[in-house]
Amino acid sequence: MTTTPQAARRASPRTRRSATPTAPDPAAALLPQSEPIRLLNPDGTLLPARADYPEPPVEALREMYRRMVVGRRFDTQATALTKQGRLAVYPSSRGQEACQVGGVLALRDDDWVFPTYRESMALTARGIDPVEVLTLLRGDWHCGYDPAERRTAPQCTPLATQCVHAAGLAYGESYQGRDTVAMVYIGDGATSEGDFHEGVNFAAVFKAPVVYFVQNNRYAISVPLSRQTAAPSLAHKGIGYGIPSEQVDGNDPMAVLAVLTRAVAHARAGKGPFLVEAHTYRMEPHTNADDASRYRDADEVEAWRDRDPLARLETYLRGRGVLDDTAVAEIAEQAETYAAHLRDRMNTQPTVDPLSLFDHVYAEPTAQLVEQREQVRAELAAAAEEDA
Ligand SMILES: Cc1ncc(C[n+]2csc(CCOP(=O)(O)OP(=O)(O)O)c2C)c(N)n1
Ligand SMILES: [Mg+2]
Repeated sequence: MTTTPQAARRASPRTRRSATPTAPDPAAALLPQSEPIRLLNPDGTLLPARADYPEPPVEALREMYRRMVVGRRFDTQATALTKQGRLAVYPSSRGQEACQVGGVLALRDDDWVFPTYRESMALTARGIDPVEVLTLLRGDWHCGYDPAERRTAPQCTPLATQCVHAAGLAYGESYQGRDTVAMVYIGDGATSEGDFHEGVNFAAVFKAPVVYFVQNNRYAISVPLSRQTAAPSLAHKGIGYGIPSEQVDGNDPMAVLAVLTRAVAHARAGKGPFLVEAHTYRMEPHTNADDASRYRDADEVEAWRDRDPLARLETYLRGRGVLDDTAVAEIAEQAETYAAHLRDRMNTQPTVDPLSLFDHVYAEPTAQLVEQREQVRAELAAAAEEDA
């Protein structure tokens, strides 16, 4: 076999390195492991223990299961509410329960979450009132909960902008001597946005304690991952910013919790940001307004059904003897009650003053806003007169 000049150039540094032993390459420590971390097989059986990612406490896993069951029921209810005209739109996170709940469980209550529109389940798992979570998606108000009180930024629709917000907030917190961590939930598609680059780069340079948690659910609406990136994995983007990263099986609840717990500990210890890519799948269309059959096969969806995160954790917990039929039925009942309350409360339509749209945009409204507000007020008054 002949050696091309390119191959010779590629080979020579390796030859030099092996001739003179040097310190370990610091860049290698930033790379994710070649395979996503997995602790539980899809059938719920336990893989051999590993030193880098110890198994989380079983009580935490049981609580994770409970919140995942309630979360899935919430998700089904929210989808039903769109069909009843009670919600304008709902982006489901069915199939992504391990990520939704795992991210929240890896954090302390005083840490910050920076969610996207897809994270309704994560926010309810964080204990935020589901009606407040759905306020944005009902189209009533920009955000239904108090972000400062709940330590949770408004659900972000402009893709990746939350990456920058989180970097700034986390830097500010550490500047003031607090050990708060900010977790950014972001989708695979949004990693192609400039704000992802700017946020991660800023956080890396200023060692801001942020965990960038990419839920790679294989699609950005209809755009598959293969049209999104040429990188070996989205986690590989971390090394370009000088931050460590890891890939995890996003449908393995145990692994998601273990990997995110370690990433949060890294950030809290002042070592800067960490990037985690979870390989998962969006079982439902992008939102209720999307027809996913136009761009993906039913077989593909079926194959992911076999990797259901809920069934995987349930089988494991039953095997460990910490979950039985009675407990499963009790948790299912809690989920039903939760959904029933939500349904009842969403059945009343709140009266919202359209002019409140202009409140709180700026501390002092700009001249343009004052003008636009007056325009809307005049239009509403004219419409009311016509109706009378
Ligand atoms: C800056 C910007 N560009 C485009 C859109 C339209 N948009 C909404 S969701 C979406 C797909 C995002 O996909 P991904 O980041 O993978 O998240 P997922 O919806 O799969 O959770 C797009 C393109 C937007 N909201 N913001
Ligand atoms: Mg996606």
